[in-house]
Amino acid sequence: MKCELTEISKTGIQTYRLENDNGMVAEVITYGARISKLVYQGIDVVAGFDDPEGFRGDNPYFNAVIGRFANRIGNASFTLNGKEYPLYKNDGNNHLHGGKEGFDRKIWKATVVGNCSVRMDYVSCDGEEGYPGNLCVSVTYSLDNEDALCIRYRAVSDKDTVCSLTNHAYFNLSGTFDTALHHELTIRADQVTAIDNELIPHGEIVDIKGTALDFTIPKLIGKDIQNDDTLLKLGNGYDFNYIRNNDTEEPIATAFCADSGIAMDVYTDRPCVQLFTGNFLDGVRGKQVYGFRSAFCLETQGYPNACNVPSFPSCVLRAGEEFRSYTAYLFRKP
Ligand code: G6D
Repeated sequence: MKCELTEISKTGIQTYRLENDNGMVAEVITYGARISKLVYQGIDVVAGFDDPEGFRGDNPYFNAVIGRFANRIGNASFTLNGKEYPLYKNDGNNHLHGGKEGFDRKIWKATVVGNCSVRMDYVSCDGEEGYPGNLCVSVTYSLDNEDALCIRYRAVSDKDTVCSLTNHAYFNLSGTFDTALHHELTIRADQVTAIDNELIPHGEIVDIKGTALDFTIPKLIGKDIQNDDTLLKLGNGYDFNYIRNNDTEEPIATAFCADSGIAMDVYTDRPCVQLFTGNFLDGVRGKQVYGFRSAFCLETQGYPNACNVPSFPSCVLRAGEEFRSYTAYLFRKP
């Protein structure tokens, strides 16, 4: 097992390469604390760019750590302790994925912390993107000999604030990024948070068993994606927040590609996962060309818009308390 600095780009983006004893490789970069490569049995399963500088260009959050608040905040504002905090409107009337320049566009400080682990640190200053509190964030990537990439999040603020972090990895387990629709997917969730026409949840939770959104029984992502379903039309495909069923021992989701024989289990302590089927990919050129629905995302997260929906579990991080979360993507060949 090893973890080492392998590249510094022309603008100073560092690449750290993690390799386990099975030859599985993960590469992470200091720009957005992004995963730039994830190679399992010779197949790179994440989108991205060969040159780390490519991530600075136009791409929808490729494999980046997302924050201070992952997903949407309605009306680009929230009230905390009686004070309103206006945020940047980067998604119509709403705030998405941390705003104009979220954590995905920041330079993080890397530290090798183990024989196959690297920690990325960033300090989000009080008032950055409108959020209160100096928030110190650490994201540690580890690769183990079970062929799991584990991501551990830690954050602490000197003022009450809101915090919900995730990684926005774009996956395709086939070896190409032609389409994500041929992946068999399981999401162990009977419910999603309903959304309005701006994809904002307001508290309604809907049962999706037996509908096009139901993945409690494994099915191809493409099986029902074109169904005449109101939510699917709102999302232009799958773009929904799934609320995990109670059993936290099981993976919240599992993806499988018959072409490659690769399965990916997603374990997390988070209550939710956003399934996004790359509905806005439009041919961005990277390691491959990434077209419409050529990749899928499983972003583990707290409840979207939770800072405005009292019935949702809170996303408030009190001064001095620690935000802690983990997500692990485990790869295997069943
Ligand atoms: C769209 O609604 C989706 C988000 O879920 C996704 O993260 C983004 O595109 C890339 O806004």
